[in-house]
Amino acid sequence: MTLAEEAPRSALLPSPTRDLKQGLADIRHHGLAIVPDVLVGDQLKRARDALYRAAADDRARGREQKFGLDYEHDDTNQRVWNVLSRDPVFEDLAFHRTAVDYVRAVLGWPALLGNISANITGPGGGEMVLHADQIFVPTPWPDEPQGCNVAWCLDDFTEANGATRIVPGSHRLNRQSGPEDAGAATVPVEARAGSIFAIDGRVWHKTGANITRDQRRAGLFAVYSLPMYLPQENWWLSLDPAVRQFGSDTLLRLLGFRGDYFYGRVNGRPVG
Ligand SMILES: O=C(O)CCC(=O)C(=O)O
Repeated sequence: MTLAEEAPRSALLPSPTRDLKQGLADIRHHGLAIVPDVLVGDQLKRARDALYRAAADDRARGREQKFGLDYEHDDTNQRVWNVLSRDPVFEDLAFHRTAVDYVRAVLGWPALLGNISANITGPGGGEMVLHADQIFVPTPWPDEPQGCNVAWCLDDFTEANGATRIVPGSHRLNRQSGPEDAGAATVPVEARAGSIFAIDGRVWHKTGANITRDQRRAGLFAVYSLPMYLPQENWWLSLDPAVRQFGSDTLLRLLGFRGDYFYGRVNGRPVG
């Protein structure tokens, strides 16, 4: 890997910018752009409160979920799936003008929203495995990104509270990270609450470790992709419910209603 791993952080991460043109240049160069103050005041409070309410509700009902495959050991960090169904405020974020401007520019239009879920780190919470999110893309990857993520910082993101860590420039490697890359130098994306950061779907990143005694870090992650594999028929809307009710296992898998793999999940859980 020929990334400038030893360079100072300021050279590795772009400064926050409200200028879309500059932000797109930052994504091309660093793999990410940071936009400050997209949510402020009451808007930020509403989104943050709604997320912590949903997380508390999941805990109270024994439905709390961990970050995923690599977090079984971790009792602190919490993932909140399917936030669009938890509070209308999240709809506003999924198609927020600033977020969609980045998605349109990075991927083109139309694009799909593959997931919007939250990760809340807590004191003592561990790191996530290093990965790029466009794992759905067959290799070798095309030269252009097939995915774009928009992360919403609902708390201040600091190195200590588990800010997302990225390998700046890793989109230029144009491949998924593997176990041999686990030691790659990462930089925390520190940003104040209300900021968003948009990343090229090929950028290697992970949740940082939360080494604070008493801080949680709520981040909302919207994952967009090119629409190339969307079924031509919109089965979710058009299918007669009887077909779904009585369909064979094979048919339900073909239609995308059942799957025990990474995609087609319900509230983060595979539907087998
Ligand atoms: O929690 C974070 O900071 C990153 C989350 C992430 O990488 C993911 O959910 O795929």
